[in-house]
Amino acid sequence: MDRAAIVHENFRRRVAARDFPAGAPPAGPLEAVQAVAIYRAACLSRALDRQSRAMQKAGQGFYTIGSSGHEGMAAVAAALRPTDMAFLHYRDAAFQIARADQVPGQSVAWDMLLSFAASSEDPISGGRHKVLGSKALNIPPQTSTIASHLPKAVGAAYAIGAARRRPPEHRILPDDAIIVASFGDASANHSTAQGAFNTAGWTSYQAIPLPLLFVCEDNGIGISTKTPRGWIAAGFSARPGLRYFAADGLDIYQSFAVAAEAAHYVRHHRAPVFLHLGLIRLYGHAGADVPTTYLSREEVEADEANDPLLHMVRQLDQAGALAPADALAIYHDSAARVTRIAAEAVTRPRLKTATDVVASLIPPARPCAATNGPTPEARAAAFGADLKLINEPQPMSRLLNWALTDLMLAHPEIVMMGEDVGRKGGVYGVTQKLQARFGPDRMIDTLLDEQSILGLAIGMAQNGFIPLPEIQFLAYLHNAEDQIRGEAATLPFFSQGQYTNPMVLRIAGLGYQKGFGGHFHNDNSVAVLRDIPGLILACPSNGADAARMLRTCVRLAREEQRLVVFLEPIALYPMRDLHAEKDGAWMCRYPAPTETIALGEVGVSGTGTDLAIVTFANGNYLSHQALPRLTAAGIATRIIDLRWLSPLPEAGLLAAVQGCQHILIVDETRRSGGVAEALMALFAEQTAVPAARLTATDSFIATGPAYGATMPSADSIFQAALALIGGKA
Ligand SMILES: Cc1ncc(C[n+]2csc(CCOP(=O)(O)OP(=O)(O)O)c2C)c(N)n1
Ligand SMILES: [Mg+2]
Repeated sequence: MDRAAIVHENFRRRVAARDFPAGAPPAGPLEAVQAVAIYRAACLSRALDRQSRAMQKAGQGFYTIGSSGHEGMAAVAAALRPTDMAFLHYRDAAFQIARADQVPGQSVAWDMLLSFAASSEDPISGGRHKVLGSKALNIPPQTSTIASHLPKAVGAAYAIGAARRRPPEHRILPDDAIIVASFGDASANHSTAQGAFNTAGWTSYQAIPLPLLFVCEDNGIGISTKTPRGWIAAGFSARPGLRYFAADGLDIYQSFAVAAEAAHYVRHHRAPVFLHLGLIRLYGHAGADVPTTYLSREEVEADEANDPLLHMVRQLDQAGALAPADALAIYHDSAARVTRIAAEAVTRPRLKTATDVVASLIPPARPCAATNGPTPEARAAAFGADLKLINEPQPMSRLLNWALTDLMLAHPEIVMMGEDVGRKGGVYGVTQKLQARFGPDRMIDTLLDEQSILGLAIGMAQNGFIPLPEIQFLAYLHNAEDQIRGEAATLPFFSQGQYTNPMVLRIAGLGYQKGFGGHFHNDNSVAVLRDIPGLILACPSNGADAARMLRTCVRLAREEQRLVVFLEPIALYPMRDLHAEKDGAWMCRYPAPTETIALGEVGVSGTGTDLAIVTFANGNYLSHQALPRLTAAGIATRIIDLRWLSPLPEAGLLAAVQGCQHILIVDETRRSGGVAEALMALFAEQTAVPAARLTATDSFIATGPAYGATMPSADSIFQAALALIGGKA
């Protein structure tokens, strides 16, 4: 017999015999009606777990991670409001079921069974995952990556306070809401979780509002590895800025009382709490896991003897709320009901084709109030003395600063966050003066943790803000990239666009800083961003394009809810000259605030037909440096600036190379996994034009005199063009 069947038989036998595990008597404010509702939710959750296993055996269900042992989370849900957005651990079916009791018109068993069956009618993920979640219940679906939801829970909690001060147009959370975020005891060790606890504490320590209830569901084990006894209490009972509460999660009366007290503390003080619930895990980790392979039979049986449902029946009996015979009837009725509903759920349609699956990759557009842009007076006040310079050519960093100023004036829901973006105005000065112009509330100097920066952005986006987070250097995206790749990019996909986290992530990156910084300040790889489905990757090569493209990016985030990465080539921030000192040829005038460059629109310079150079960022700059030599060699050249690295602007590119005899791709990213690989494939598939590529070497970048040695140069571009065109020159 498998463990699920053993637990089931034990329950029936022991309730019938009134043979209950010992425990505290019922105490506290939980009323009989509520206690019975919690028990009903627990029975339904238990029945769903058993059903998921039966469905998997029958080939009708596809995932069996369950909630058995964690049914006490129903008491936590009962202590909260349905408007308290919940970022849940995968064992929290009972929480979701109990919350459904608080919202009229719910069909939670049907919804969950559709999800088990991977039916396209599953209201949360549309058959893309067996996942907890519901729009009506304020439960965004979470990924399987443990702890990765905690940074954004911190962000969402912060966003409640921020929205109180300046409500964004698309806000979701009421002023008095709190955020709840649950996770397992093993997950609490993850650096992502630790970063989130630290950020919550760091924030609250400064008396910044952060209404966040962390719930640690401590069952003493993570798959097969035990949590050292006392570890969670030792680690969390005295953390700065984080108030600690603890309860026995097998005792619903105590859990409810302590959760209510903890929630009250969070709501009243607007400060984070760590609620530590002691629970057990029944049936092992998931369907295929056999706990007796790593735990002794005695240990497994000891947990089974402590089945929380048995404790509930005991306490309900002691409280005079429900007789054991009636409790047993509810248990059986729940199981029968679930079996009946499941029989129907498995007949519902499933996703079949790639078209079905990708339908939710791109979030839906949302209606936005019209903005006329700032008044001249508002602009004059914000720009101050800069206004006098606005018609003079400027380097990219200055034009980006002005574009950001105009965008923040036009859209009060824009907030920026990052290391040193506020007071200092960024390492390269791009965000200078913005904190003075818009206040520390909109220009947030974060603590030094990239996961927290991105989590803050995601959480704020989920409450209607338009975040423009900054990662200081491209190489430092990597210790946090799951927040973009695993979290932000997948949220609309797994929620059919019901939950979105639009943003424009600014990253300073790429190489060519003369002798400065070595690889970590000159990272020349974008492979990790280019293969994220649904993500837009923009990369300007000059200041005017940067301003125009940034406006489009913000529009895409605001109106189309897109996830955008705006990669700013550091070496071009201060670039003034092209061919000779003081020629000023790489500076531009600030384009009027209404000017934009559309997504997919490439830049074409020149009309030559011998050669099309297809390039971007520093490659575009260097190709323009090479241009006089190419012209002198009799090679009529046009230079095409990609501008958009993902998705590749295929139509625009193919139109731009029309009539050219040769194509040279100049790509400052690496030969392997670089942008040129995709471009070569595109031209090979779509044209008959001979094409070659000049790329960076597969290497990291050196500091000192060899800073540019691995990447294309004006000279190597000229040589590559000659080699491609052969005899012509
Ligand atoms: C980042 C990450 N690493 C590994 C896993 C695989 N994994 C899934 S659950 C789990 C154990 C989690 O244990 P705990 O946090 O105690 O939660 P429990 O399952 O006990 O409720 C592991 C290692 C994962 N999902 N995510
Ligand atoms: Mg655990």
